[in-house]
Amino acid sequence: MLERSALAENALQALHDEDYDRPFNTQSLNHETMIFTGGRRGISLDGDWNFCVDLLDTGLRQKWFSMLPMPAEERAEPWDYDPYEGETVPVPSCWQMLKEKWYFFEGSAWYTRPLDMDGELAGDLAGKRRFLRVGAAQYDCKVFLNGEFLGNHYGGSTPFFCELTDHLRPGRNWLMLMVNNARTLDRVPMRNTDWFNYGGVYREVELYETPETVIRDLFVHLVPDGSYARIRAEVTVDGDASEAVLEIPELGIRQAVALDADGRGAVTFAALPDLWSPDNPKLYDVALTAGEDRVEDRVGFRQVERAGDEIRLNGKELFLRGISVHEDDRDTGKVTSEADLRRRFEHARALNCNYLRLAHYPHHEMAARLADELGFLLWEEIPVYWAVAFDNPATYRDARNQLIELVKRDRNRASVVIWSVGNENPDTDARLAFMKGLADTAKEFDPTRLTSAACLVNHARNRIEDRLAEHIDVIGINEYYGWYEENFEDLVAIGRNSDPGKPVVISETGADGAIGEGAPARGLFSETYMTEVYRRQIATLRGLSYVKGMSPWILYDFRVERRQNIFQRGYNKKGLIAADKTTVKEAFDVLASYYAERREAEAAGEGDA
Ligand code: GCB
Repeated sequence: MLERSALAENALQALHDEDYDRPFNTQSLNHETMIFTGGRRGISLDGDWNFCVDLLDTGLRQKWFSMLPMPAEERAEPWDYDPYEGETVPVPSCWQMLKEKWYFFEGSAWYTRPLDMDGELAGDLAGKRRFLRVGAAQYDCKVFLNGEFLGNHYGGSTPFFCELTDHLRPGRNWLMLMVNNARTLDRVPMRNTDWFNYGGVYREVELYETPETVIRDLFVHLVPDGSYARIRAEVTVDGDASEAVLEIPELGIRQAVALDADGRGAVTFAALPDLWSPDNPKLYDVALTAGEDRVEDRVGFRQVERAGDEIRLNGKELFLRGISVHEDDRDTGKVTSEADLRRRFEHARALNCNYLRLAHYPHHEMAARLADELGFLLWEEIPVYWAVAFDNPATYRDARNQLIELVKRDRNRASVVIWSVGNENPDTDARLAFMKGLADTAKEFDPTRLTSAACLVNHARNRIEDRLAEHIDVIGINEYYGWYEENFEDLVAIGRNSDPGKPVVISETGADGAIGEGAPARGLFSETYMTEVYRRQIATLRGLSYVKGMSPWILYDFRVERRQNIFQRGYNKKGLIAADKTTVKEAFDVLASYYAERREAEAAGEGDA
């Protein structure tokens, strides 16, 4: 132990050190440290964790993580926080939703809990590996075990893994997470968004025990060659195995996959699966074994493609009858549950949707699992939103990693048909290079899906015009004629002037509609006006042959700091349903009728699938 004078010297130095966080900003927990978890049984680490908000980053400056449990009278120096005592919060949660004093808190917070290797986690440490999985922590998370820094993850909505194997000891261990949700110039998103900046460990945390040989990745898909008769599996195994075995029992498949020196292997084989579609959400059990390790998944097989300005599913033209949705809840913030997601899909069903845009960041993985089962198509997205530091290579690395983490997490989900790489970003050279890089990355890690982004309209020329359009499959357009853009006739002009040559999806359109006490009877923010905007939008868009789908903004009203007029009061009110997720607004029926009409026409063979 250090002498008191040395401690004082260190403490003084720490007060002046503004590089205190640099050793911890490693981003060492990233897509390369992921393991495949399908079919594995994790031990839940949810529940109460000790918690402390830390506005000044005192915890990193004073190294709170290195203060191991010790009776107060034995301490050589005063601790400004005791990680082993005091206030607790439930994980998962967003701290804003727990106490009013944390509502606008942006900064660091510390989470601490014991891992008892003799108790709940009992097992042989030898011959096993153990991985911590954090479903999501907003935004920067640093992991410490028994005082040792084990890694750092950037990105608020994708899962990450930290291997604990060589750092765990028998008996009691202490796990600490520092989570920071500051809005900074280098992050993705940057500082300004139209959704609430929640903070915390807001998805499940688990510990996975595996054999020495671990299956890190499994990607299974129908080969998109139009034959509907070949399946391909790509595998990554970490450990001592030269072969893995893939099984799809219902198709009578048992295939060996040879692994190279890096543990990678791929196999393509003949198979005639019953094709997945919203009308037939057929899933197959898939299992992969390598050495002692085994993972499982439920996978649907289908082909999505672009042909000219059409989007096709299993060879049939498709119109995406969609709705956008945020991951937001009046009571829990970003914490979601199966019941919440099922209600979301029931509302989408009542709207006669076959498609949802999961905006503006990766939602809980359960969303895509349920969509697979229930038969909905999905657009998934990373938060390259509005202004981002497009010329900063570190920002690009972060965005790219978030994209790959999302793709690896969900690329076995038949429901996911579009990877979107951004939303409403100005058409500069730096942005073009950044976003093209992301679109190419999506194709590199998953050539079986379409890419998109919410692109730009040239308002001076009333044309769809965005250099990014060349590099993506589907052109997303957010347009608010009738709301932000006054002159509705311009939408008609855009329709006339544009010849995109690719499918266009109206990724957003809408209007705020306040309801209840104090809501206006007419004009902006009235429900009547909102309904009228929907009527006019539909009347105009239905005539545009290259528009192959829409996902109006948005299913539910959602919380956001920047909407503070008397009708908004901290909420964006463009929801077709209020923030209670129950009270339906008039415009809901207008959209539902349009989609019903489209669906019936399709069923009668007059149009798309
Ligand atoms: C947009 C954004 C979305 C906003 C929406 C609005 O264009 O993409 O994030 O919430 O408009 O309501 O202004």
